[in-house]
Amino acid sequence: MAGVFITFEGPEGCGKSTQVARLAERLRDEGYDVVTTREPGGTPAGEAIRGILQHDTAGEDICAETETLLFEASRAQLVRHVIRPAIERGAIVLCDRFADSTTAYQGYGRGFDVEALLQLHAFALGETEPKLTLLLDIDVEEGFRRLQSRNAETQTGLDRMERESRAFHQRVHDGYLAMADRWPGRFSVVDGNRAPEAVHADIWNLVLKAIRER
Ligand code: T5A
Repeated sequence: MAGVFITFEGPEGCGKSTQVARLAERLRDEGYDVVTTREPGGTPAGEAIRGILQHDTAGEDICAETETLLFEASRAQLVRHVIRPAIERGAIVLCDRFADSTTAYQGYGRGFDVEALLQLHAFALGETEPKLTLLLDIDVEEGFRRLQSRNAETQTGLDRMERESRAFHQRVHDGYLAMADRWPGRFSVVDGNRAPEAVHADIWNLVLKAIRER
């Protein structure tokens, strides 16, 4: 049986990573073959790209065009080396961010033409599309409150994207909702403002439905 490809999306601090870990553990307990991965990253080349994108390692400003192409490059590698092989062997693939993040951040956030970005995605992805995209919707301010308390605990600062203005992050947020309206068959919007258990309960039901429909 073919696998199921599920992506997690949302604004900063929406709780994706927490939910991916929780869902993966529960699915594994139920006997499913589960692969978790993330963007940017998930392959050696992708993780190297992640370092450039998040921390300006060379101390050089990354221009928005380079940023966009680096996200797509990381994605092209991840699709061919991790996601497709896992789907072909029948695994449930959970990916923390995917192409919709580029549409949200570089399209709605930075202002690049969304239709042009969709063409870039087509080049990077080929036929590989998520069956289900879980959009964890959260108020921008609440997301940043969570990031600040996490960063205080781990003694880390905000990364390059997190330092963008609140107006930028509001555009990202609103862009995600516009995408959910545009592709209602693939997107499910989950209220991420609630406690982790309540968010997980909704995700669990949506994922089981997607698995049964494969
Ligand atoms: N990006 C990415 C682009 O611009 N274009 C692209 O194409 C792609 C792929 C990636 C950055 O790159 C951008 C988007 C991002 O800015 P990242 O470090 O991978 O950076 O960061 P994020 O994907 O944003 O993921 P994070 O791990 O930082 O945040 P999450 O996944 O939203 O949240 P999570 O689960 O780590 O939780 C954050 C904090 O909140 C708590 C957690 O314990 C944690 O402390 N929390 C909750 N608190 C209360 N209630 C809940 N329900 C909670 N859930 C989690």
